Amino acid sequence: MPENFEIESDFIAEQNASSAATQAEDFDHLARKLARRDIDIDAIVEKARGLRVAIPSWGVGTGGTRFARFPGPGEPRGIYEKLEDCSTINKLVRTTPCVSLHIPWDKPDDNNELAAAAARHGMTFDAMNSNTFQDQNGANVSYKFGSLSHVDRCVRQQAIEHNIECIEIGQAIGSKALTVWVGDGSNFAGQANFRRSLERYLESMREIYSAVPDDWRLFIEHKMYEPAFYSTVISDWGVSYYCARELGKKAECLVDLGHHAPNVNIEQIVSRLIQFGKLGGFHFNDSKYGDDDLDAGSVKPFQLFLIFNELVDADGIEGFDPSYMLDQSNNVTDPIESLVTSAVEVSRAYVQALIVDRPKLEEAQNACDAIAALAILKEAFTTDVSPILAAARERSGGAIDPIAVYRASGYRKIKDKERPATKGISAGIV
Ligand SMILES: [Mn+2]
Repeated sequence: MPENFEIESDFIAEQNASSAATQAEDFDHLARKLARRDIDIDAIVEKARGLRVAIPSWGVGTGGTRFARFPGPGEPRGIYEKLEDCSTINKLVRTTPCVSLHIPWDKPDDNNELAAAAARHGMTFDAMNSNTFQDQNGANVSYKFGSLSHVDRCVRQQAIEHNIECIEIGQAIGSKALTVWVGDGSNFAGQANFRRSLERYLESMREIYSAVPDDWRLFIEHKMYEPAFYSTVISDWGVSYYCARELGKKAECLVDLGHHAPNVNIEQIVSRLIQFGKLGGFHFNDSKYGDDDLDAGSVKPFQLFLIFNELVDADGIEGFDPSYMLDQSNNVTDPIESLVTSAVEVSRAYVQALIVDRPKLEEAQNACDAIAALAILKEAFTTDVSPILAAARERSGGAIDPIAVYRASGYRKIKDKERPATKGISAGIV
């Protein structure tokens, strides 16, 4: 069997050569501009190179809605092909060397073989994601009315065991975290007892927590609605924080940007969780109306910047080490292009936050000068940091213009030939 196509480093370097001159010109201009603000551009580039954002395995397949899914050509048909696509994204942007798996969608036949395949691609495994929001083939009991908070102990037990299995697979392949999101909730007033549901959830989570290795983290992901439309058990950051605190040190809160009520001040939630020592990590995406799972920074780039403003501000706080992951559903785009774009936008928000003049901002805050404070943030946000992002990618062996290089490589067309469609693939939304 011929080796599968990959975008070679030489090809990237060759393509970079054609945009090197304009990149150098733009970079020098920005370097002079930032120098006027006493910012060393190379130090920022190095920080940008150090950012790490995990790719969700389910993101490389075309997503869908409850109405329809429109598959694209050359979709990955299993975890090994998903790894290929994740590796391709990383080759182009160089900030995404980790993959977050979803069990059972990605359950390997052989853990060691999967770990070896990832290593061949230079990839590692980020958080494991359990799935108790849909029934699996051969399941004894159904999650239709919940999982970890279900009224029936047998259903809760099945969900607990599944989460423990995720930990075991994760241990075998080098993961260090488990993310638990449950679809548990209710569709009708009176359907569920709010308090007892949460008590049962916590009781189940305590069993899972006791199986979490000491060097692991347990992320609790909240979500206000969907699939349950009236109430969810882990509805918001307050419940998430309460549960994380009840469970113990290894439990932390995970913030998915699409899982809040409309217009909620997410950056303030982020700040609060940092202050309380419980910010575990993020699922980056963007939304207009709900859990839209659109590309990060595509609708509200200022919000993404403000979140990173809090994160950069918290840099150096003891124990502060949030885990970053993309979580989006690419319904109308080539998933690789969307994930590349989102990875770049996350880097952009980070770099913009790095160039905020913090001493000046504090001065404005202490002087109760609202206009000056906003102007300081806007100065950073409106700076076009693209040349820094391109330099960070290039210095790490990635592409100056990742989308152009990806398109020029013909990757998708080649994969379409390499991967004749078999059955429906397991793309999903969490
Ligand atoms: Mn999520």
